[in-house]
Amino acid sequence: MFVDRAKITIKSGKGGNGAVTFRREPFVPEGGPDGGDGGKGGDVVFEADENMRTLMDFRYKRKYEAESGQNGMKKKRFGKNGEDLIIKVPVGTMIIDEKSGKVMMDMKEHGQTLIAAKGGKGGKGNAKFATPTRQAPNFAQAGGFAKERDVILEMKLIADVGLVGFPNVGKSSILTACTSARPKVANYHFTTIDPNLGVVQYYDKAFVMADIAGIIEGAHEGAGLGHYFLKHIERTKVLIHVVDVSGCEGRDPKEDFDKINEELLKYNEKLLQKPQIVVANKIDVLGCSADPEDLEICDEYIEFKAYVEAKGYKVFPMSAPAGQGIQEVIAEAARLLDETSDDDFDEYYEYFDFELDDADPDYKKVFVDFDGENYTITGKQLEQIYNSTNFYDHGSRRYLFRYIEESGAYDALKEIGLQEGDTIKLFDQEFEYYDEDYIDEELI
Ligand SMILES: Nc1nc2c(ncn2[C@@H]2O[C@H](COP(=O)(O)OP(=O)(O)OP(=O)(O)O)[C@@H](O)[C@H]2O)c(=O)[nH]1
Ligand SMILES: [Mg+2]
Repeated sequence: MFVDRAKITIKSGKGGNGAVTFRREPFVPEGGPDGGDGGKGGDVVFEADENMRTLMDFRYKRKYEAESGQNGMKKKRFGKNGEDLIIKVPVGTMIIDEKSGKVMMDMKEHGQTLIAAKGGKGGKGNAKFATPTRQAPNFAQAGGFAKERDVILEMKLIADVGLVGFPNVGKSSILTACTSARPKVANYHFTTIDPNLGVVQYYDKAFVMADIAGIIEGAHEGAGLGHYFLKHIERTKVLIHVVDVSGCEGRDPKEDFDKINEELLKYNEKLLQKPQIVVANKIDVLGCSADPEDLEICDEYIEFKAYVEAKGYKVFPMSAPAGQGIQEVIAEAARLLDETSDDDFDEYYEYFDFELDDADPDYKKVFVDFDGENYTITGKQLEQIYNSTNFYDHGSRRYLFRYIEESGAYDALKEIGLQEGDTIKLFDQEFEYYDEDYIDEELI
């Protein structure tokens, strides 16, 4: 099965906390602070790997977490950095931030990497907070937050040449005739659902041909899973548009041709700008072979050819199971590939702005709430300070409560009904609010 889309959750490692320790030496009753820094949390890194072909693995494992940094230790020893988590993805995978829908990176080359979630910084140990006036800091900095985000991995098939056309026109038969791939060929619609790839050898060159499911009217709007199928051909460089010229299913080949191109255009106009080879398949059903002499008297073929050529395309007659007309199409595809540079059809996406995202606009904001029972105060920076607070240390505690006071949180809470003696929840602790000097003693 070909899996081409997966949603996973990634989480970087949290930074290790700085340590609060003091030197202990013989004959030195009060040693100085010697708490080391915490280690940095591991990053989550994507790496493109040409040996991977599908996103299958991501179906079974959906959560990916890097290691956290170790806490700092005494004697100024640093905590170990958390190990980065490297997630390998196939070349051609697009990494999309789920929330914004924006592209974080298009993994085009083997070895390319992307840090998709940065690990939290290590917190500083108390040794770093010693100053001439504060010789024994009893607190340290907590490690930085881990970053978690949902990410969509999307893989567009990378093939040089893509076969498109209505169902049952003979696309899989052509792939079979050109390559050693053996897709299922059968006389009903939608025999092919998942794309098949094959390698076409042409003298000293080789290129990849993809056979995708048949396209029907309305495909650009999703009819018959059209979106899913059309996505696969966005990255091909050359299209082979297969038409059943015999009209053996009761449709007019000229109309078929127009309808498919209409769907391509509506899905993404760039698809129609790709070089397109038109194959008039099933000529044997019209009672002729691919010999020019034969074709000269084949009215249906002549009519179709004239119609398509008038629109600026070259037409190639074919009878796929008989192998007739195959070599000519391969030669034309090889020639067009030579002429097409890689960048000709580079797509344009809206890219994700890492800097903007990392600079969380709400980082410094403090939020208050009353849920009918409890008053709460939350905030990212506040949480960071809270985590760094040593509640047994007067100075450390005061620093936290001053931050809350200055943030205007109490005023905001009073506006929604806070009164003296009420309980305020602050992360995993609660304290009673008093207007004056509540901060030191009322903490529960
Ligand atoms: N007579 C004749 N039959 C053909 C030719 N090419 C394909 N067929 C037959 O047409 C039927 C459909 O062929 P496929 O190759 O499966 O067609 P497809 O376009 O891949 O079909 P889907 O995957 O269903 O979209 C099969 O029964 C083939 O044997 C041809 O040139 N001449
Ligand atoms: Mg098929």
